[in-house]
Amino acid sequence: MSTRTEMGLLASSILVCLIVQLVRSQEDPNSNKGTTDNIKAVFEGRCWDYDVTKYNDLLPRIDADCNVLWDKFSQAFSFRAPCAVKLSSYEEFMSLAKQSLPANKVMFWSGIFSLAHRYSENGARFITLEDTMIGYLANSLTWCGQESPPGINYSSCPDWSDCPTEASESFWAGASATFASQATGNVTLMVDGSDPNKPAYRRSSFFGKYELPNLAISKVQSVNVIVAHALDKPKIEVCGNGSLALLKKDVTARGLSFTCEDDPDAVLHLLCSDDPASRECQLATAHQAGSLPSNLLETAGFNQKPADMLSQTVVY
Ligand code: NFD
Repeated sequence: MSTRTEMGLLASSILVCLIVQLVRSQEDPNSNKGTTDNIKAVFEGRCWDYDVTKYNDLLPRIDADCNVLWDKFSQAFSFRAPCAVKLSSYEEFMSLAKQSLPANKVMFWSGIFSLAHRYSENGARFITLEDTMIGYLANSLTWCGQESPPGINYSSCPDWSDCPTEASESFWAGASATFASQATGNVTLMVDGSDPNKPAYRRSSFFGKYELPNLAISKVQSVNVIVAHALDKPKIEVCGNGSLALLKKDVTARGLSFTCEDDPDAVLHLLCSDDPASRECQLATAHQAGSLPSNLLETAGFNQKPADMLSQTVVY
């Protein structure tokens, strides 16, 4: 082959690579992603790190070795069709990795990942599933298997809606059930009261399907709900109405007490620290400083009137 032809071939391969990269960079990152690259190394690295540096004063260490945990986790889905992973496939992994949880610290969340985790503050205020070894290892990873070698599909995993028992959905179902069954005392749930597309509480959510039904009534006393509302957005659902009334019914039907609070001060302060310029935060500051004309306190037209921002616990 002449040097000229070789140069031409090299140039066209570089061009093809550049086009592939460009197309990939423009893909929706959530559209049928394959298994996370280097998942074994990521999983085992997280596991060793957790064991040594994470939640040392808050949660017990587990006995199982990180290599064993990876083996049990990966055996649940590898060399299997991605839609054929039952919840029971992860049972051995769950029983090796589960930890006992301190009383009154468990927090569930539904439809509101980011605020719930800012509020729970890595276990300092509350402990979420993602603070436990089981949730920490898998959070934000994608994975699924295939029947042919290497047994793991790195190019495409089905959407949860594409199959009834998808590999990671079964995992999170088992993880949620395990987490809830370990809770004791008073538990907390944070939900979003401002989502126009989704009720704050859904029986079909992981919370509704796997967490609430698995709370042990002999060990749990009450479910304390926090309804958070986005700043300057309409409050679509508040304690006592819509799906929150249904939630109260489902919780009390399980024999548990129920409390509900809209935007507790601590949550509102967190929101305001990220967005101090929002109208609601400015009004609250002015109200607290006594510099708000009293007629404005009852002015309609605000999503949240300044007086409403002094939140109260409502026990229904
Ligand atoms: P959510 P929830 N396709 O916000 N948990 O009550 C894909 F790909 O509606 C933790 O159902 O609240 N992902 C995690 C989906 C996952 C789909 C599941 C879908 N169709 C459950 N639907 C976690 N850490 O990833 C839902 N998801 C995913 C436990 C999506 O990542 C926690 O202890 C969304 O962020 C918590 O108390 C997440 O599922 C409760 O269950 C949760 O959906 C939250 O489940």
